Amino acid sequence: MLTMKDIVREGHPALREKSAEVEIPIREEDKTTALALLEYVKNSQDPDIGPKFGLRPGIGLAAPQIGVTKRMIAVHVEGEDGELYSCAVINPKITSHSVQMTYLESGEGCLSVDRDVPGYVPRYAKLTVKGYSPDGEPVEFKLKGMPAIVFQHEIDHLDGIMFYDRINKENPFQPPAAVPFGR
Ligand code: UDB
Ligand code: ZN
Repeated sequence: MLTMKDIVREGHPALREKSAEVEIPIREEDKTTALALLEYVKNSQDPDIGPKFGLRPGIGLAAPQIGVTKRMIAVHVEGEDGELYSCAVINPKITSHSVQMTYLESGEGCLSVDRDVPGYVPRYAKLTVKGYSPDGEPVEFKLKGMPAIVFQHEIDHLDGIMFYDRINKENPFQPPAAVPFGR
């Protein structure tokens, strides 16, 4: 099982690399990695398991964050209507998105970043993501709200992009031409 010692931090080269596509059909080794990412986000939010192993509660995790530069992510997050997005996605790809942007009013953090970086991070308000399940089935997600923000944050990791790369340097709290989301 993955713990905080498996999660690489700022300065690790994997966080700045462009990750490679996972070969289809999916090899057993890649499937195991994808399922380990999902297990981490689930465990980290479990009131018994999380504290016991000192896991920082996460809603998403990308393979480069455990030093594996392959295109795999996992999310465990609730949408506005209470629907749970709990899945690992291989080769996730944004196939369409809104012109409208959004941002988390509280800003973003990252499991690989041990400091606060204040500011708004512009994200697409709505998007469609296609990819594969760990079993090799094609999957498609139509996303808005928090799940939309998490998928974009995780897919950015596959391209070596950190959330603070997207914060306005001159004025971090310049509201992007966007609809704010969240608290
Ligand atoms: C997180 N969690 O998991 F608005 F109920 C963050 C951390 C870095 C603070 C642990 C988080 O934002 N939780 C959250 C936010 C809410 C409401 C709520 C819970 N990540 C995942 C990560 O680092 N993946 O690489 C960072 C998030 C920032 C925006 C999306 C992902
Ligand atoms: Zn992150």
